[in-house]
Amino acid sequence: MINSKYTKGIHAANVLLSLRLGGILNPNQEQQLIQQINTAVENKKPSLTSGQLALAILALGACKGPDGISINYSELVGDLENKFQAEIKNMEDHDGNPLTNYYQLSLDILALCLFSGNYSITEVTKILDPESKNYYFHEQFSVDTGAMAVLALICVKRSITSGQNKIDTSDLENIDNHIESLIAKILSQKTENGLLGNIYSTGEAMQALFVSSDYYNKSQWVCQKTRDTVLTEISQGAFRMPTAAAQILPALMGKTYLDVNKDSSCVYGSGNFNISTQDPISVTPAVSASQIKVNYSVVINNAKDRIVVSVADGSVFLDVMEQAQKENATLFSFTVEESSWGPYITTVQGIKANNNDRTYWELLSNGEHLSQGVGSYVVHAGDDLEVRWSTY
Ligand code: CBY
Repeated sequence: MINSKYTKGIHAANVLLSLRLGGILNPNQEQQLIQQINTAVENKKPSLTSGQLALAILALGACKGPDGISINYSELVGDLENKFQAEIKNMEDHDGNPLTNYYQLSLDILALCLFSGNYSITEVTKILDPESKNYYFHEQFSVDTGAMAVLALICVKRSITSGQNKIDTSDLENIDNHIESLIAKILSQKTENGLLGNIYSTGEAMQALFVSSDYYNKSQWVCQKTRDTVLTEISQGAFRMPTAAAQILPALMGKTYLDVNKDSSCVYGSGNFNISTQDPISVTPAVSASQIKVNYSVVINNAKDRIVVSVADGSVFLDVMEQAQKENATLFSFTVEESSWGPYITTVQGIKANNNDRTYWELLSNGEHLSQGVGSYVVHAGDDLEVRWSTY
């Protein structure tokens, strides 16, 4: 997580939050990550999304560092209040679609709740209604999103019951109902081997289940089974991406984002966390790999542009797109943006994804929706790869 090329700038927030909750950094490593995030926040504050800023606040304020330097939270929290209001305004103007998504709105609420920001409990309760379309992508409940909403709602509920916030019994009742319904939806996505949603949503779903045990029966979730499957997947390399690792670690250590507490002292480790699995194998073999052929198409409504490209064995989806672009720049041109999960496709043939109309470029292989991005999905000989202009 610390050395990866992906954990640069604001994308380091997830990593710092996770490693601080786990208490396994040494102060030196911690300082470097804090520095990166501070610089990113200072330089790009206007262009950060609400959820990126929320994550930065959670990470910087996860605990009190040794030097006692206090970060000026109130300014950051004020900025977050504005970004959160802009999300709500966008929902009013664009048919209920936020600027980003409900995963980020939930992060916003969580950070405002934990760092004494201003928000209206009634408004938050209305937004996080489990019936909102924003919990769904292609009519499929997003476990990641639901889990983050549960963490936010539990935080708001605790702030009401601890007397920090004025009590309105109807709000409290609505919050209870929302949590109960979201937990039921998360548990309905439990797979036979104990995952919640897919492997990448499981860590955050575990956090949601840890803090909401009043809302389900013990028999409905066997934590150990989920954990065992996750541990097996780790040893097979599923969590090589630093963000993936950052999002699973807290749950494995029995922690949740609700453990963020700017007044409690940080816990430190040697920084040499002992990893018992073998070193991850590099994805692209160094020595002259053999070439494989794959099919690649760009699909827009009913039109399909298809090409067969040859790439080195071990290549990822992005390599295929680059090769296709080289061979035919008109049909296969594309642009990417760096996200904390690696490259994210923003345009193909100049057509741009837009959150206001819920459009995006969907990745598929052999007709199946992929659960990895272009930078991590390793292609196989004969694969039918597709980027499809879709509405979520
Ligand atoms: N983070 C965010 O704002 C992202 C929230 C998230 C729910 C996220 C998954 C969960 C997480 N833990 O971070 C999310 N994805 C969203 C909201 C979206 C939508 C983004 C647009 C918007 N409204 O904000 C959208 C368009 C529906 C989407 N994800 C698309 C995709 C595809 C990207 C294709 C491309 N154009 O490059 C893709 C590859 C699915 C596909 N087959 O097309 C995809 N997402 C995937 C696979 C994932 C998972 C990544 C797993 C991995 N190993 O790479 C994911 C963890 C995540 C990131 N998406 Co979205 C979900 C999962 O599988 N469990 C906050 C910010 C501060 O960082």
